[in-house]
Amino acid sequence: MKQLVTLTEFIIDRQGEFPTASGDLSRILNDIGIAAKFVHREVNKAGLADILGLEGTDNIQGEQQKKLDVYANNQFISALKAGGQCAAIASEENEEVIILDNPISNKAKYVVAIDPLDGSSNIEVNVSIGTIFSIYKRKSEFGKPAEEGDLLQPGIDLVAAGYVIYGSSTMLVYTTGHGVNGFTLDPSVGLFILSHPDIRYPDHGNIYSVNESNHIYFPEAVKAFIQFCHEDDPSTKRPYITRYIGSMVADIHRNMLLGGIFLYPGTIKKPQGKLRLLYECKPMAFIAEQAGGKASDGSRRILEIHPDSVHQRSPFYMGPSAMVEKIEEFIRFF
Ligand code: P6P
Repeated sequence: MKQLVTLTEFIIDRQGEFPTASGDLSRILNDIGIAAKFVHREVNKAGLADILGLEGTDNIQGEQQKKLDVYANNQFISALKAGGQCAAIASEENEEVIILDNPISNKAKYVVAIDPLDGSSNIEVNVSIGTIFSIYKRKSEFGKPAEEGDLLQPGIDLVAAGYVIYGSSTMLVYTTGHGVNGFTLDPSVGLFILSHPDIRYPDHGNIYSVNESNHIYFPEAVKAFIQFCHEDDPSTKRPYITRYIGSMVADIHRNMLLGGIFLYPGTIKKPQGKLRLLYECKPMAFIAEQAGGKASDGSRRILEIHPDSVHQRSPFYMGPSAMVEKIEEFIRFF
């Protein structure tokens, strides 16, 4: 029987990849894993408990907040605060950066940007949803409260990033810059077990994922790329197939395993698109590059974009390098 490696064992084993590692990053990753287990439990009984429905409060996105959104946000904030390794949190659910101003957190090395429950509109129809997280080293003075600027760093400064997908099984997938590894939760013992070591994009894929109902609003280059996907692919002699769930973590996870590009373009109405640079695009871009793929806004490497504000949006293309380069080629041409 293959030796089972738990997330905690893996994190500690890999701590050596950081010469200056003191264990703080290991602890913060574990804190995220603990919160994910609580969210898993609630997501998996969402249909039963009266946790469905609306909490009645609006988040920054102006969307009506589902109770699970609130629950997930609170779980991750509580776990990061209790762990003492995080000095501030930027969350999709909070307009302002949460500064954890207390004597322990003020000495913490790291800050976290998180989308606690992405795809929440899918909660009530039992479609996979996810958490997206990313960890930076703070730039502000240790011992003092962290600052919003600690979160507004380019993705090349990411220390770690990952996601949790609450689907047919719950998986935590993350990178610290040394490849991408996936862990499946065994709910019977409450442990994340290494199930997908060293995840890599296939060299080329034939899946494209985009919300084609926005087609008339897409830039001409994107329309041309979609038309290209409809035509025979010279390398596989069959056209691309379209798969789109409308839940970013689920679409991206499938495409990373099977080979495909995920597109959320800007449109005439919303030139910056819908997805948030800080806590959706950049963590996923780190994952993409560590899995041998690419992530772009159509002309720039996502990880090199310096965010100006916490909730700013960006057009987003992520997938095998050859497919992302193809859409960038179309965008350059048009
Ligand atoms: P659309 C979910 O609301 C989300 O933020 C992502 O998870 C998903 O990829 C996207 O929006 C779907 O947006 O406009 O296609 O419904």
